[in-house]
Amino acid sequence: MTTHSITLAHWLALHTETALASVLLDLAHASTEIAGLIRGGALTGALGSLDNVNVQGETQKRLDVLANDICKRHLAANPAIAAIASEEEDNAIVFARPDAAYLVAFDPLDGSSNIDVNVTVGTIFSILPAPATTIDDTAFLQSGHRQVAAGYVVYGPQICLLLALPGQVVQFTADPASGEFLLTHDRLSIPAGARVISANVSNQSRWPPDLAATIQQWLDSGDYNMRWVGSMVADIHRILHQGGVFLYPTQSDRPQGKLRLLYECNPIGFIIENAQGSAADTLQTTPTSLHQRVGFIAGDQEAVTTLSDHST
Ligand code: AHM
Ligand code: MG
Repeated sequence: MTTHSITLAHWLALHTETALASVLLDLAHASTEIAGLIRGGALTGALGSLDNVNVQGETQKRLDVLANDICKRHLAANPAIAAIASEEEDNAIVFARPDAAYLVAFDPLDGSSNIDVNVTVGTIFSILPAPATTIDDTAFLQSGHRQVAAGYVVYGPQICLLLALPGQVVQFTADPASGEFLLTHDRLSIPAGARVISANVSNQSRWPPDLAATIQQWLDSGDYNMRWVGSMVADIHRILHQGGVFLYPTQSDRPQGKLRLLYECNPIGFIIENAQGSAADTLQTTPTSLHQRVGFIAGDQEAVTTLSDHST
C-alpha cells in the first residue's frame, strides 16, 4: 500500500496557476491513455509501422500516430492553449484563442525504435508563453530558457511523470490501482560525479574527433560505465536519479545532430538544469525552425563542460 498521498492535481494547485495546472493535467491524462495502449501491446493493435513518412523523413510507427492523436485530442479542448506543435505534425496547429496563455510542443512517443520490442519509451513536453502577436509556427521559435514548464512521462516498469518548473524538478509515479499520479520524489537533484556515459558509440567514428578521443580516453581508463537504451527519456531518467552524462552530438553524416531542439532537447535540458545539471548552451539557442535538430550533451555539470569544450 502506498504511503504517498499528494496527487498531481493537489501538487499543481499548490505550485502553479490554474491555467498552467490544467495544461499539465491534460498532458497527464493523455499519457495515461497512451500508457494503456503500450501496456496492451500487440493486443491493442498499436504495434508495427505505417506506410506514412513524417516531416522528419522517418517512417511513422502506428503508436507514434496514435499517441499524437491522443495528445492532440486532450490539448485541443483546453482554452489556455493557443497552439500546439508535435514531432508528428508538419506545422503548428493553431486555435483561434487570442487570450490563451500557452503554447505546447511535444514528442508524443519518444524512442520509437523501442516500441515493438517492449522496451521503455516516453512522451516529452515543453510549455512556452504564447506571444501577443499572431500565432503561427514562428511563435514557437523561443529559446529554451523561456519555457514555463517542461517534463516527460516514462513508460517503463513504472509509469513516472517528471515535471520541471523554474527551480524545481519533481517526480510522480502512477498508482497501478487507481492510475492516479502521486508525488514520489520531491526536488530531484542529479548526483554529481557519476561515471556513466550514455551515448550510441556506434557513431563514434563520425563524432567530432576531439570528442570521440575524450570519450575513448574515459572508457580506456576503466573508470566509466556505459548505458544506452535508445529512448532519451529512459537514458535521461537514469541520469536524473544516478548521475552521468548523455550525448547525441553532431556527427559527419548528421551535421545538424539527430535530436530535435524544440520538443526533445529544450524540455530535457530544462529538466536537467533545474535539477542542478547542465545542458551546455542548448537553452540559449535561438530556434530557426519548428523541427530543427541540434547536437545535445546533458547531465553532470563537470562532464558536460569537458565534452562541450571538445565538441567543435
Ligand atoms: P524518436 O523521437 O524518433 O524516437 O528519436 C529520438 C530517439 C531518442 O529517444 C534516442 O536518444 C535516439 O533517438 C536514439 O537514436 P539511435 O537509434 O540512433 O541510437
Ligand atoms: Mg523523440
